Amino acid sequence: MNYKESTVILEEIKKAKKILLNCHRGPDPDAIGSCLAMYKVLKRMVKKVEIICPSERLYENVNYLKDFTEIKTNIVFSSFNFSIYDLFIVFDSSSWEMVSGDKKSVIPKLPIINIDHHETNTFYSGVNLVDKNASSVGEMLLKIFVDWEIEIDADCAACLMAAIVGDTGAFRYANTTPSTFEAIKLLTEKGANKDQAIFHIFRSNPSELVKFWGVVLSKLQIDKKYKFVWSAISYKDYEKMGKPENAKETAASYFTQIVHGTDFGFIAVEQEKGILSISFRSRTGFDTSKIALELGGGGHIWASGAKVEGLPFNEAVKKVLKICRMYAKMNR
Ligand SMILES: [Mn+2]
Repeated sequence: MNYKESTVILEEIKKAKKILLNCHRGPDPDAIGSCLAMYKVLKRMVKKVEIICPSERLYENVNYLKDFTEIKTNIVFSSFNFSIYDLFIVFDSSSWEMVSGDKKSVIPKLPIINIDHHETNTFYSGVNLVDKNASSVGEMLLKIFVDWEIEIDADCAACLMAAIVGDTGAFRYANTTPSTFEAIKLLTEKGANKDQAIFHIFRSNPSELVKFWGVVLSKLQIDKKYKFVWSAISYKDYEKMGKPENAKETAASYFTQIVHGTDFGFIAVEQEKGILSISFRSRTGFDTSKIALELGGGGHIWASGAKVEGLPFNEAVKKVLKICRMYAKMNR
């Protein structure tokens, strides 16, 4: 057995007729790949399954995955009728806010299974399977499916491959372990293609996004004293650039971990007026999740995120810089 919880999860699923799956807000390949993989498995168990996502937009780069169009977007959790479902399975979400995309949303009263790998998971549901050492929920699901001794077809394998490729930055990040490579081996044997996932996730950027990175780079600043690099984009500039999707996350992944003499970095984008979203990345193993947590967000050592709401752009950036410097100082 890979996980002792695998049996409990399977029992909960067997008891349920109608199952709801979640694709977290601001969906990434791990969120989408994981829920679609589970969708296929549950469908084969002849369950009624639906997938919901609070965000308006999905991550279109992975629209080659089977049943991508089954994900219902723009779901308002506060008015959604959960009572007609027997079970809710949520993936890749450190908190209920990440599940629902709504800080005020209350956790509905139905059995919930939380499958996640975030360092900062708050164990918000009845059954919590949190593996902080897993690269991705995709890697965890493969282990669960192996525990269940079920058949993994090529479509399902492709979903898990996308999840792992996305969360490991195509096997570059420190979260890529021997267990990750074992998962890749098994998924490849089941018919998944890592090159297909890498092509769609990392080599299919819209030109507007690449131009946006140029603006981010032109505003890049280095704090030599506290050893971090950062760039902040105001709503005005973001709007001018056509609000490209995944702008902040991709810029953070590409540019905040490559500057000599720094420990970490962040990209902040005012994605809505008065809401500054920040993505942190570590270059040396400096724990960025502590900064994110301090700002009300969460994540992992190497990648984390947070939002600062209700402050003018400059004030919000100042707040982030202050907390970065405080943690950088403590780290010395
Ligand atoms: Mn993940």
